[in-house]
Amino acid sequence: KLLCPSMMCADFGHLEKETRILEQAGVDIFHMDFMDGSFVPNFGMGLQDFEFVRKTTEKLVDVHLMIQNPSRYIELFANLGADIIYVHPEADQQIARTLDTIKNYGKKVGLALNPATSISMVEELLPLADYVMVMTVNPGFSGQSYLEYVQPKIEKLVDLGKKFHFHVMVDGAISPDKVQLLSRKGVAGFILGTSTIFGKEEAYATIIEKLRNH
Ligand code: S6P
Ligand code: MG
Repeated sequence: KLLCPSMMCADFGHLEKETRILEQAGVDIFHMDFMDGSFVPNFGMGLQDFEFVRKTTEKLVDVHLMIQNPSRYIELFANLGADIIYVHPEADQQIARTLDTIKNYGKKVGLALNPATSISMVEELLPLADYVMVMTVNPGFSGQSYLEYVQPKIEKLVDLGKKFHFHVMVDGAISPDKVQLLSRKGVAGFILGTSTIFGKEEAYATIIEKLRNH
């Protein structure tokens, strides 16, 4: 299981401390949400936040670009040290080229799919991806409800992932129960936000340990 805290949900006043505690708790990948107020109606993290997390941890750090025309910023995030770069096909008219660009910078290629984006719309892109992240909420905000209608798409992608060698990830309202259920169905990674890890009574380490053992 790849357990990935969504840093947008962390305590921003203590981002460095949060990163250290999460690293010690045994998370796998730090997830950083970037928004432009256009592709989604919100603003996510800033570049300084990214730099803070990047310099604090040796673990993998991903960026989830919920922005129009993400090709403009691949070089920037590659140079800042992102390990995985997720882009949305809905936001890019030349998505295949953008995925190639990510690969050419030596970074892992992430494809993030809105709830209403069908597999048939992105079929040709699947061989180019290292990670396919299915949004289980409409992107833009934490604390939303899980969209059950996305379930069949997740299961089909798990099958396709075996053929094309990509990991299936899920992002949006992922509760401990969903981690357990989806992991049994072959989902590789889970973005953890307010539904599982942030703002809880239990320590991060306790929550991560429970998720690992379920
Ligand atoms: C927002 C973003 C997500 C959220 C995450 C929060 O759309 O892409 O990564 O930060 O979904 O988790 P939760 O459990 O509050 O929905
Ligand atoms: Mg995200």
